[in-house]
Amino acid sequence: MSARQGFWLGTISPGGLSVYACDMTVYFPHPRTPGFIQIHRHDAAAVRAELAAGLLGPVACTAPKYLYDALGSRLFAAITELAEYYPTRTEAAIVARHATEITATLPREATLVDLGAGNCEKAARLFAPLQPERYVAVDISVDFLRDALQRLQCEHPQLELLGVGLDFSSSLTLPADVGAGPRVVFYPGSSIGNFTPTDALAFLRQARDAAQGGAVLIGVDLVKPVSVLEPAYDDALGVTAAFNRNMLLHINRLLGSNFDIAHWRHRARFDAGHSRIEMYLDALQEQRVVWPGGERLFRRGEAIHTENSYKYSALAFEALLLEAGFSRIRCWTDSRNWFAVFTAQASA
Ligand code: AVJ
Repeated sequence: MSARQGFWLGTISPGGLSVYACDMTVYFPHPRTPGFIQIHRHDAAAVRAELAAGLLGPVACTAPKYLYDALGSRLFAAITELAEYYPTRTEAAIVARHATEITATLPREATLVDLGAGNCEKAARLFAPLQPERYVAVDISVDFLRDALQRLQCEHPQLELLGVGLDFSSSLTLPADVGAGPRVVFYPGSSIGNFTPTDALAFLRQARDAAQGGAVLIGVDLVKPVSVLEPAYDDALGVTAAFNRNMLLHINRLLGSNFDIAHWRHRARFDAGHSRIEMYLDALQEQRVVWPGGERLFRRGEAIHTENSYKYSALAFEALLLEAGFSRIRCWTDSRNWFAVFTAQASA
């Protein structure tokens, strides 16, 4: 039945939500609404200093977080739909297939902390099997979380929802608002692949502390033939190329630089020595890029290193979890062994 048919009418007022069914009024006095907090947004000057330092290095480089402005986030969502980009759907299939077993290793009625939540789609699929008491979505900007959490609250009126704007790429310290009790720290999508193994270890140690005696649920992309890896990062439609090149438009806005995207080409290669996909932007011609307080001459063919995406063996990642102090480590993979989903306990 819908309001159009005249059977149900609803009003939302500051006092609460009223639903009128026929001539009967049902009143919910305390509807839950998501909470939102933004932690120490880096000031613009610090962002400019970091960008300039990277661009002036012997090999110019930029942190992969700058791939995600509003358009970049949408382009990444498009990447996950590409035939070549297997990680997202492979991970989802593993979680769907083993949901009962996976969630059985995780604490009940815990706080589900979603690192890099974005549209919150992956975590929402865990609500039914995991039954969390509270869901905390963390992303670099709280503004990315508002729509998704508002929508989730309608579908899950009893669940406590909190959006936290936090750049956890250099340090994972969650605000006290996240609350007491064991947590399930959810870090899907092989986002951990953006860290070097050394930084990944440091991050996992912080994730173990953040779990407050609970557990982690982490998705990790595995080593596989280059013939599969490279197309995943250089697709035929050019969506990944657009995602990578769009970073220059984002940087132009942040830094006030004058990158001309027509002069830059996307490149992705697997470096077997480092076991990582490397993404670059190659200068198609010599050019001078200027910004307030700095400049760099790029020669033709000179590159900007924009992202690393490390690929692990299941054994190597298990060793990393052990070294970070986790116990009772479990791993699930797909039939091709392309992706792994790990759970591990923060307590002994
Ligand atoms: C979001 C970091 C997991 O490394 O596969 C996708 C980002 N870059 N295509 C990845 C990405 C190019 C992605 N992560």
